[in-house]
Amino acid sequence: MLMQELQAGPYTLPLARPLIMGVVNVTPDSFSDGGRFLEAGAAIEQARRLVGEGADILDIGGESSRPGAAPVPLEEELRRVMPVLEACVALGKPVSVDTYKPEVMQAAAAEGAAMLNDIWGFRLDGAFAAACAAAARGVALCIMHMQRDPQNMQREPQYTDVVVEVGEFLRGRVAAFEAAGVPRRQLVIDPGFGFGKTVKHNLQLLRGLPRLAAPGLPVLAGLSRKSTIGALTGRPPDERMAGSVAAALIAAQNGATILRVHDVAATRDALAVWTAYQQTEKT
Ligand code: HH2
Repeated sequence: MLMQELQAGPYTLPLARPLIMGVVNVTPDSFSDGGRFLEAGAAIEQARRLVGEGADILDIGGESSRPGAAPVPLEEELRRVMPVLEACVALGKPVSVDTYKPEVMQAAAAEGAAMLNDIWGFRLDGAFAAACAAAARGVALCIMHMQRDPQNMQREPQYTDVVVEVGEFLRGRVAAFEAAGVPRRQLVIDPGFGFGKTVKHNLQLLRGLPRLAAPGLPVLAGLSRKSTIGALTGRPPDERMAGSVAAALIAAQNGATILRVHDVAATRDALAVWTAYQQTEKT
């Protein structure tokens, strides 16, 4: 049975139609104070724009998870994320924080984050306990699958059956959180497109989404601008909008209930057409 609602902090989010999660990156190239200030300002501006375009959730990240990206020290991640989080919470939309560090999870939950999103699936030291503590305050948890780590994940990823293996991992993590007392209505699962997966694995996962969705939990799908879209279209990241929207629609068709995207307005328009079609089919 599909859960009809997701509890995320003070928000009860209906899942009757797919929700759009807009990506807000705070990953400055400059480490000067001026650069940092400008970067936070730009991220807040971006968040406002995404809400205006119809984002249902914002996802703030202070460390790039692109293959081979360098890890960001704790203090630097807090300096990047916290001012942006504070401003985003004030926009009146649920805000997710994309982090694997327990200290950032704790600070984000205290600052009003409605969701914690961990590409490691809360597996690193202290993350599980920090996530459980946040969940006790009502914060939702997005559990993502990744094979290996961001430095090495794209070096010949291998699976016997990617849908079965990713599904087993996600069900195991869900069971661990439920055993620790976290209600199902606060959990989201995510196959982690591009995280230790080839183009073929990503396509198999996209096709296999209904099987991942089977345990009745909301599924988040993040394909926006990823290298698989680049491989299929021959386009650089800033020209992947059409391919990304197509992928988001396929994910929606296959049961994804949260779509993590950079291009909110375009995704929203595509979903409006898809939703109208869906409703017509039913009448
Ligand atoms: N993908 C990225 C980062 N965080 N979180 C979840 N739950 N699912 C994802 O698929 C996911 C994620 C990577 O996105 P990327 O293409 O590197 O873009 P950005 O750096 O804008 O986050």
